[in-house]
Amino acid sequence: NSIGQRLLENGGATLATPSGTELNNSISYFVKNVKNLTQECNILSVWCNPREDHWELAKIKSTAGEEASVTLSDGSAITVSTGELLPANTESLDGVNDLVELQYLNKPSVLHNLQYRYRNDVIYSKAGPVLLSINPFKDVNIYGNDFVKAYKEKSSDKPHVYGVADAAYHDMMKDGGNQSIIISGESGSGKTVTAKFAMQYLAIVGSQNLRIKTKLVQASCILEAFGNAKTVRNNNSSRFGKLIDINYNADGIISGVCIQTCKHITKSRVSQISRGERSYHVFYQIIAGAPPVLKDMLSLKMASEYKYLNQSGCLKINGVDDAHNFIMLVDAFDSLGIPHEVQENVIEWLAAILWLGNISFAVIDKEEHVQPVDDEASRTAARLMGCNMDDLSELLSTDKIHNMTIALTSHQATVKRDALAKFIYESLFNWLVQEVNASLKGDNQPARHTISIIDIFGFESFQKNSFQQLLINYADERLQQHFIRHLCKLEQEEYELDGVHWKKVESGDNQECVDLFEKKPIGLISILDEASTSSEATDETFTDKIKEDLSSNFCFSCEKGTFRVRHYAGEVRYNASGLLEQNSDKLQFDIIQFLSSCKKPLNQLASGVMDQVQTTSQSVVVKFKDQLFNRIQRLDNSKQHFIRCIKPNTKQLPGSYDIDVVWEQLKRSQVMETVHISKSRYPISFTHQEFATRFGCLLSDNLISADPLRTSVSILQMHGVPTQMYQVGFTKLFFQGQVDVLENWRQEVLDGTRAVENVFLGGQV
Ligand code: AD9
Ligand code: MG
Repeated sequence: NSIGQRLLENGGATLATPSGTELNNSISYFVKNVKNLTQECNILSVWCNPREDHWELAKIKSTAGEEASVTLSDGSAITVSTGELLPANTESLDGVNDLVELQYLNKPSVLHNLQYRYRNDVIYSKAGPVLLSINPFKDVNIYGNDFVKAYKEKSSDKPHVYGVADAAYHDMMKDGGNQSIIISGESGSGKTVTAKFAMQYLAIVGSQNLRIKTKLVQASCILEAFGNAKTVRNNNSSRFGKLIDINYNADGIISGVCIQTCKHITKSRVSQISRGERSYHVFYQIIAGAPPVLKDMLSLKMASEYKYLNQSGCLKINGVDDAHNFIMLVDAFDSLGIPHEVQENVIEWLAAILWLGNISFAVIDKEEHVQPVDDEASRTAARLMGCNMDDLSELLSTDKIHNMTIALTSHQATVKRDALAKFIYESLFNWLVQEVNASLKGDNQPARHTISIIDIFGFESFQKNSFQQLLINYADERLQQHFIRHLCKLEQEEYELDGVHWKKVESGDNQECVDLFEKKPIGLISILDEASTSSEATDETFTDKIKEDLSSNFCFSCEKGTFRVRHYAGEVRYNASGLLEQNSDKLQFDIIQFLSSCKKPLNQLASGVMDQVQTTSQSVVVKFKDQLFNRIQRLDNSKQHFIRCIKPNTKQLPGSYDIDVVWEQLKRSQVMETVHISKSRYPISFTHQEFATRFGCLLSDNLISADPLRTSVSILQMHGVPTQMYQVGFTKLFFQGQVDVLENWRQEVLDGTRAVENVFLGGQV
């Protein structure tokens, strides 16, 4: 009755119950309660679902028992079960900036709001503290100087990546603390593009000239040429994760930039690509764009002539001009100050890698031992590397173990050849990162503050998934755990511990899956590490071991030669074969020695890598995990700003908004729980002591007590702060708002423009 009464008073359009979850289910309850009020019900908007998962707006005409007759937007009337209806927001809430503003947070309402904006090229929205970014897959005219200016001057408060970057910059200047911008989302959702816009904004705001901005653009161009590739999910997929530290001096001016990469998984793509994918962009760029003289010198042929490139049946990307990108790459090298001879040397090594891939082997004895065939491929590779044929031949056809020389079979020699190619590529990439960082280093002054932007690889699931996907998806899982902890768990835990009256929002948890990877001694990582360093382990023994040890984990199951992991972002089936080999990063001293003796100066390029190779013997997965821990731990010591990128369809198409694809991402990533928490959170808090000290000046002396809690409560009561606006916890006071009014009065009292007595007279907050 009382709900019916409230509905009548509110014109049928609003139904306020305290929690979002209850709201979602409230419609059938509501319909039952307003049976007698059919006339008023006419104006109630609802979502109905006449065809599965095709939500339509409708108006309730009448209800009878468990059924309701509704009118659809085309005027037709249908009868549906009241249980299937969900409340719709009033039209005035169409396209609100922040999902928190929606009265009803059910699936169709949220999807409708985002779609309404997306249709108008508004790709950014807020979901409480998180910025959502829906990939437009086309140029949307919302970047550039005018937009930077609008956010810098705070004349726009619409959700935007510039707004997030601006908040990070201002929080840094105000509180003096380090900041981080954490960008997550599936592969192809727009993380790297978003990171670039954030960087662009921070470069403009934090420097007096545009040099640093141009340098950052050039740095991205080089790193993407060598670190990105076309996958089935994304034509420009980052195959390395990066953390960009922008360092500032005390005046908020950029003093330098440092890019750290997670680089251990990049190399396998050099020799192996799946169907429909490409190797790293740079190979296609040199082939399409190198000047004829250089091409002659390197004996460069068309991409289709190289086995490392032609194996996937994909050489071109629609809409991408590799030759033009080559010119951009050279420009970028020039502006980073890399001399032409060194650039040519880099290209020479890239060509050598391509020729290495074409080397074939011929059997030379009864034991099936092989030697490289003496042909154009092996001769050109040797020439480009600056070594003689005999040395190359010996390297590729033998292994040296404890001073013994072992002849190799065809398969082993191919593995060795690929290892050489991958080693060269990894060395080049690492050398490039060093060069890029040297050029971005700036004035060498110690940084006062830092804003870090994290852009790693996003969740991937293909028909065949191997070591790369395992590492990528593990990293994504780890970052998701970080996201949930910060946005759903920590805050609620604090309320609970401090005795705040709070209706807990249950959020999903991916701890079980993180444990599957990390638990010691029986997690996937430690088992894989142990097997890769043991001489007896094989793919089969590895599969047996994980089956035996991990099957009790809910997120894991194992079948013949494959295993499945239930990631938060979806289930993935991994191929177990080859994991051990890809995970072991054996010290290949003969490869290092061979390269040091080559007459082309890769030894100089690669010296850093060689030092690293010689000092560590951990397997790839352990190094990867340590790097990731290190990066995430650093985020914990900063104020964090979250951006969640969403892809609106799986075909990389503009203008297509697939509600299932969008909803899956919102649901799995727990964004909706974050919104529910934000709807009733207390964003501002002070300890009792902090509050009493800060606002004590608003009380006359005789009301100040030795007990900070008593003083605090007196302040709140004397000033009539509405009790629903705050809660008093055991150690802190939590506010939903109103603090700004107290702050104003405090300032006026401190400035002497208002007497304490007049504050009281000023009435209520
Ligand atoms: V991966 O995990 O590295 O495979 P990302 O980084 O999430 O992935 P990326 O930023 O590379 O995705 O975006 C994919 C493509 O979407 C880009 O190449 C652009 O063509 C497109 N995109 C993304 N964001 C925007 C945007 N704000 N405006 C226009 C965009 N196009
Ligand atoms: Mg990327």
